[in-house]
Amino acid sequence: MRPLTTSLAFSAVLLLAACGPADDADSRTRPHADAGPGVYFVNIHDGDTVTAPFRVVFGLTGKGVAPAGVIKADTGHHHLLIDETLEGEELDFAIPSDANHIHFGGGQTEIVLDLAPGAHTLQLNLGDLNHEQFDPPIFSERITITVAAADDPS
Ligand SMILES: [Cu+2]
Repeated sequence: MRPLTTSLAFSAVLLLAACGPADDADSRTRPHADAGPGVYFVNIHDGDTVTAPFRVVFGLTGKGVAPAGVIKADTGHHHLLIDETLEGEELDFAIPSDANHIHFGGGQTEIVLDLAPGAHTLQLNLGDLNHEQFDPPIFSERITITVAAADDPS
């Protein structure tokens, strides 16, 4: 039986392979390789209007994904900040875990969100095995999306 980390890494490779070549939407937001490691939104962009529930897919360049707690060089796991920021002294500590700071400590690379109608900000962060920041911290662009109000059936 493969160790869990190998299995997850293999799954990530399969997921990437299944996505095929980057489409225009992906290449619009993916950080340039020369910019160092980066996280980005694959399928959603600043200014988008979506209908809940909606899927958000996370990209990562320059490092690998590993579950929290696993010691493996140059890997980390995604965090999603919803209507929140991490700045100043907050960057010196482990990232909070609540409805606005979501951890993907299993190495997951997507989530289906069911947010209330209206404007929301989303930002990705890559944390290390202890949910702490890399040096320098790795953040995506902070995007603003609008969740459309559900159609009134009457
Ligand atoms: Cu974490």
